Amino acid sequence: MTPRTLVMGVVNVTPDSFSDGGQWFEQDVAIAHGRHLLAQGADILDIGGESTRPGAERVSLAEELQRVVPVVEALAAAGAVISVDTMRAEVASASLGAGATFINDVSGGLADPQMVPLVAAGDFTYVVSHWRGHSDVMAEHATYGDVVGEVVGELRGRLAAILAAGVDPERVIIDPGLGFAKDGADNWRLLAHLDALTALGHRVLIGASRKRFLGQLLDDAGAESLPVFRDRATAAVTALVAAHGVWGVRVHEVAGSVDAVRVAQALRSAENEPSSEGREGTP
Ligand code: PMM
Repeated sequence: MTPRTLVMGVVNVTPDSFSDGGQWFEQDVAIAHGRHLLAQGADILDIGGESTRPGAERVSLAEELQRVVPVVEALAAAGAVISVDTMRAEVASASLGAGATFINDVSGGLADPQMVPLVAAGDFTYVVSHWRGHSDVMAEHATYGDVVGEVVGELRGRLAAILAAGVDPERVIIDPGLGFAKDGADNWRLLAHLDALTALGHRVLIGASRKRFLGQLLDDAGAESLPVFRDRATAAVTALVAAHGVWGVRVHEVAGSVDAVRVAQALRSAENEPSSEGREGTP
C-alpha cells in the first residue's frame, strides 16, 4: 500500500488584531493552536514567524527568533513533528536546536547564502520551494512563457546546487511555491501538471491553502471568498493532489484535509484492486 499524503498544519506566529496583547499572548495562542491542529490529525506542524503574503515586508532576525523558537520548543516537547518556515539560516539553526526536524525554506536557499551550507552540515529534512524574490517584489517576477517548464527548470537548478553542496537527495522535498511570483492561471497550470514535478524524483509538497487563486475562484462563482471561507476549496485541492500521490499538503484547516486524504487513499487502494470481484447481478 502506498503511503498516504501527510497533512502539515500551519502555525503562524505573526501579529494579528490581538497583537497588542504582547509577545506572550501571541505565543500562547500559537502553542494552543498547534495543539488543536495536532488533535485534528496534523502529521507535522509548520511554524513560521515571518509573513510571506504578497507585498509583505521582512521582519528582523531578532523578532523572527523571538517569535518562533519558544513555540517550537513547546510544541516539540508536546511530541509534535516540527517544521519551521524560515528563509534564515540562523532561525533554522536555532529551531533545529529547539526540536524542529524539518526546515521549510520558501526561497529554496536563495534568500540566505548560509542556508545551503547549514543543510549540508545537518541531517534534517529540507523543503525547497520555487521562488523568484521577496514578497514585496515577487509580483514583478510573475511572468512566464511556459510556467511548468520554467518552474521545473528553476527547481532543477536549485536541486543541483543543493546536492552539489553534499546534501543527501533523500532529505530534500520540493514545492512549486503556489502564489510565489505566480498568478492564478500559473497555479492551476502547475497543479494540472504535477507529473512534471514528481518527475524530478523528490517528494512533493503542495501549499494551496486559503490562497488568493482559490478566493478568485469562489468570488467568480459568487461564493464567499475571504481567506477563512477558502477551507472547503482547499480540502478539494488536497483530495485531488493526494489522489495524485503527493507527499504532503500544507494547510491552515487540518480536519478537512485529513478527511480529503482519507477519501483519496480509499480511491487509490480501490484502483489497485480488480474492477470486478466476480459477483454477478449484485447491485
Ligand atoms: N506558502 C506560504 C508560506 N509557506 N511553504 C511552503 N512549503 N509552500 C507554500 O506554498 C507556502 C509556504 C504562504 O502562506 P500563508 O501566509 O498562507 O501561511
